[in-house]
Amino acid sequence: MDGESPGGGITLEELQLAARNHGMPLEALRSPLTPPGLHYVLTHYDIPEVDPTTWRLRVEGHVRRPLELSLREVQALPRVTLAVTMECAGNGRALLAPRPLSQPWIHEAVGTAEWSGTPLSKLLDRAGLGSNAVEVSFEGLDRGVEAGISQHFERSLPVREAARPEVLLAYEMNGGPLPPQHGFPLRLVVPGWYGMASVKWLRRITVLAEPFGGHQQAVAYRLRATEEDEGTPLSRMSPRSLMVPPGIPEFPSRVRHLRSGRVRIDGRAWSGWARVVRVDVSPDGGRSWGKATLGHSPGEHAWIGWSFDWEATPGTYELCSRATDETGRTQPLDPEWNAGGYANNEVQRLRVIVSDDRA
Ligand SMILES: Nc1nc2c(c(=O)[nH]1)N[C@H]1C(S)=C(S)[C@@H](COP(=O)(O)O)O[C@H]1N2
Ligand SMILES: [Mo]
Repeated sequence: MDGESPGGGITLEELQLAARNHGMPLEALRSPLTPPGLHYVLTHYDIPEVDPTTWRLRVEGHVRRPLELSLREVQALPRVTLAVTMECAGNGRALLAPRPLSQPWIHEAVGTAEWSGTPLSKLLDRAGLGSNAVEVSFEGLDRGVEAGISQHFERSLPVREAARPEVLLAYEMNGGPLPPQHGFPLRLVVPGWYGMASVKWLRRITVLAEPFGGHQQAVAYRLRATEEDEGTPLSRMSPRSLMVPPGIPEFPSRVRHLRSGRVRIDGRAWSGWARVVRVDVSPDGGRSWGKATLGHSPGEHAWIGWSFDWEATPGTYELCSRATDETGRTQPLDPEWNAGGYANNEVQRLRVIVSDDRA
């Protein structure tokens, strides 16, 4: 197989990225909050080494009062805890053909955690935005070379998004300090947006009078029809539903084996644009659909659980599920290709064999 077919011709460089940046095993979809250690991880460069006693956060640029805060000072600010579903914009990339060369996610670049921290807007109020402020940029401690440019990972938000009350500067994940790979000692969490907006290992927040033109904003994380196309920036997560893979997996193909009879299929669905109002399930690759029952959500910015009862008779099936949100956005049955391999929210297809001798 080559790069022209999904998964074909995976390179050693892609494998190297995949070995560093792990996904969430899909069986973790059983829990409303992703168990510690199972949340996906995506890091462009190296995880930086940070001494929390000397670490400082600077807030500067077009502000009336530039700030410099220690971790204790950040932790002394008003505290909020939110359950947030975070997904990498590259989730689904490995299903595209030809495959854009980057982290080859299939479906598993997602997780839901409880993040505790202080609302960014409170800190911006304290610094006092200049009247000419249009964006706020967030710079991480991590550095690398990308597209030939030496850079710190840095992304911005328009002022009106940065001011939303749910945008947090988080110093805890699931009740403990941030793990090194998730941004210790402080990260941004932007509920509803793809993960790239949630800058880890923060060291500086800069209020800008013009749009930020750094690599991660102006070149990467844009939907582009071709490499030359300027494209449009990615922001909020498109709707997606994933199933808890039923039955038992075959090694190494991970095809599922199930017994016949009534099978309860469970899953979780999310959208960064609006509430998920509907999930449909198909046992036959998308030819026929039935409506799932929506269940519990751990929070307004997190996925919602769903379930569907299926009468399984011996045979081979392709299970699909599809989420639709309140704005009418839904998931396509086939991938929509773009040069960066972003936001491919085509429906998940799960191969299942129903028999009474192997399951
Ligand atoms: N400083 C920094 N922040 C970063 C990144 C990074 O490489 N460096 N990766 C971004 C991307 S692309 C994603 S999807 C999320 C992943 O967050 P997680 O590893 O905690 O799941 O972090 C974002 N924040
Ligand atoms: Mo990402």
